Amino acid sequence: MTTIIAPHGGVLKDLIASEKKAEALKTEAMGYVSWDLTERQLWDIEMLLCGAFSPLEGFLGKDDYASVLKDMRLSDGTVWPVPITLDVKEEFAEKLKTGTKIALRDHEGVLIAVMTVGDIWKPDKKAEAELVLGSTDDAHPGVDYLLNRSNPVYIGGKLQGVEMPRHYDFKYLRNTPKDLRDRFKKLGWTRVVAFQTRNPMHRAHQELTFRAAQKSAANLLIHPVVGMTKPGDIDHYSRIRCYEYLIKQYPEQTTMLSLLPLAMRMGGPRECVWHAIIRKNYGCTHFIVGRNHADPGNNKKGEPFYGPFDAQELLGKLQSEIGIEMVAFPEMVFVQEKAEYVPSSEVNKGDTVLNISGTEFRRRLAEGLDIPEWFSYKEVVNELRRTYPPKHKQGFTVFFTGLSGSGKSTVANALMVKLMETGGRRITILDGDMVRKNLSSELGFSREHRDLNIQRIGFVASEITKHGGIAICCPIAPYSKTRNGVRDVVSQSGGFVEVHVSTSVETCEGRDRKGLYAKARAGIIKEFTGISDPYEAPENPEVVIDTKDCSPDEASQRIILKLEQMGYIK
Ligand code: PPS
Repeated sequence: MTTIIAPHGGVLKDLIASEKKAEALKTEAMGYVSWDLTERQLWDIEMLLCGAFSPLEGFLGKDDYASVLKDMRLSDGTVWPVPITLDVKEEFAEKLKTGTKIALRDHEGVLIAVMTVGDIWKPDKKAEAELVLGSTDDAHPGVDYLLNRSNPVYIGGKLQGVEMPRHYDFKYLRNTPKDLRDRFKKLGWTRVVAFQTRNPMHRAHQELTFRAAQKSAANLLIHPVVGMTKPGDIDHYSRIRCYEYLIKQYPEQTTMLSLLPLAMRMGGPRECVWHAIIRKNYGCTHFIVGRNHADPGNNKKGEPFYGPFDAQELLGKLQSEIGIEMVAFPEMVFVQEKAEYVPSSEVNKGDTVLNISGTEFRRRLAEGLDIPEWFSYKEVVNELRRTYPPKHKQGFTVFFTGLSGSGKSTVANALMVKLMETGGRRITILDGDMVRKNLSSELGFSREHRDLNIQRIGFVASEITKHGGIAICCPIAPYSKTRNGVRDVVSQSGGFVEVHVSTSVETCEGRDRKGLYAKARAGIIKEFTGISDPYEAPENPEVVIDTKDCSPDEASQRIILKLEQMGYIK
């Protein structure tokens, strides 16, 4: 490990071992137990190894952890607001004791670092959530991660880095803190103001950052997070193509774009302090903080987790100790009469303020509606439209559920034919029988096997949807929880329409086209849905059809109308 005294006075850690040492570590590590780093741990370790989390030299031990939670400081008193911990499974922790060396690997098994285990402990995660994030409500993405997705045991210890996690995208925009400090030095940038973002930047952001740079007489670093952000955020590939356009809108030689491999916790005020420390490590002298910094959205009661200026207030108190100056900014708003953006504090009485919220912007993208030039650059909007086509160009899944013989396949086929008549879309039917032959031939009809079957259908349907196609699924899918799981997965990539074919068991049995009900009654077929196995009717399906009094034509037409109403066909 080397320590560099930074031009701006901050100490920068570099935890990557020399080439020779790294080779030796690789050989030694063959005899160590291995931990496969989770996605978030991979982002954290990248930040640790390159010095972006200086002065940390590894994952926090128990004393530092307790001190960070309680006082926002490491045990030596240095300001550090967010616990960086390595969470592992109990079975793994049982193999360890203080002094054990472990190999930390990525998902392909590449050795990233060797860690010498210091402390091993079981944290009180609710207390951590309350102290660090100010809540235990898992509508907060950081709380959700901590309480529902992280492992139960923490291990702390120093790291010896072997290899940085690999990235193949936008390499020319990826810089370590040392790279950026060197570049600033070479360019003569002695004052640099950083802008943190996890969203596409529009005109208001350009105006805000430009004014902030002017105000602080500094060069500007656009420093977007490309690690983990808030679930549902726009992917970093699309955002970066937007930033690359936007960067050209600043005066030449004044502004730089670089990517930050951080896993955010959406921790508002504490996160803001953390972001400032990180930017100082990257060689910045100033840091822009607007309203709702690193905001997690609302809690389950619909109230905000933090006040809009809590982050400014906290960093305001700690900035001089940290050694970076905060550039606090109110919201920028567009004043129609002036045809320009001004800070909301400068709006005069009688001014017409125009605003498009994030939600409204996403709605307009989804509906393919106009997005005015005063709001964003047309190149930025076009880029986002490429990734987020309007609903009628997105893929969707129609998911039928109902008893055997209820008419799912018949209606599904009628629907497919009608959609094919319109043309322009690729359609795949995932019929119950067909899936069981091709995808799930080894499965039976126990709850576990049925769930697996539906999950497989859901996976294929979500891939089809993601690629802009139409998936029509018609399994029995008797369990609500499993169907809802499919809904969640598919909805991330496009539309999802659940159709409950509610035809009664009496009608299905009366038809008994395959003779299965008779066999089920005779006990020849076991676990038969509706006879000897449960069927949980959906609570909120988009469409309900009873084929006893509805022809396939009528039924498929109702689904078409629903799809039209939802915007998926035009
Ligand atoms: S599930 O529960 O969704 O996994 O069932 P699915 O894969 O849709 O069932 C496909 C067809 O299997 C036939 N079959 C049974 N259905 C229900 N219960 C039992 N025990 C059973 N055994 C065989 C039945 O014909 C299903 O097809 P459909 O098209 O629904 O009639």
